[in-house]
Amino acid sequence: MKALLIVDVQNDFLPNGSLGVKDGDKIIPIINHLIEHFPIVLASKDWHPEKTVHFDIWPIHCVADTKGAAFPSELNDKKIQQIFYKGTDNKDDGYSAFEATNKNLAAYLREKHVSELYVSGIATDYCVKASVMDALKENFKTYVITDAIKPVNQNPGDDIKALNALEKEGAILITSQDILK
Ligand code: VGL
Repeated sequence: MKALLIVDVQNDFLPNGSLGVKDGDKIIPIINHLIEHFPIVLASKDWHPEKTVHFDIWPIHCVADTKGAAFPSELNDKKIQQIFYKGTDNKDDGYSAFEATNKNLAAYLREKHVSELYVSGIATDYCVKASVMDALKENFKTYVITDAIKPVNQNPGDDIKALNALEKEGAILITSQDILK
């Protein structure tokens, strides 16, 4: 079974958001196409308390139940079967979707007989990277959809470094075209 994981496609990570990622909105139409293609569609959400150690190092973003933490209206979220909430504790950065506190992602994937996980979303160099690393540690065959992710790139090239590190650990880089053809 194949599953699509949409990491943190939330208003605060789009260009006008409090931790806006350049061209973050551009991946939404691609993700909308991918959603139609997968039998299992899952998403993670950054879901922080108002005060958290995470905001010592990042601008305030994705506070639980705020507009910034919501899915963008452009995202076709109707087919998302389960959302995994992470970073919910005030001492927890929660970069990886596998750190979700409402439901255990690895257990969920095994329960649904998922063997191949396809990862999209924001940000390549943080939450996508952490989620893919954990997926590999949990022994899922893990694909990174390179045109369906966007980086923070605090330092230029952080995205390339992240993708190289993920490939080294066994992730497979793929494009949405390869999946949709
Ligand atoms: C993220 C930086 C801080 C992400 C979350 O979703 O990749 N990046 N918090």
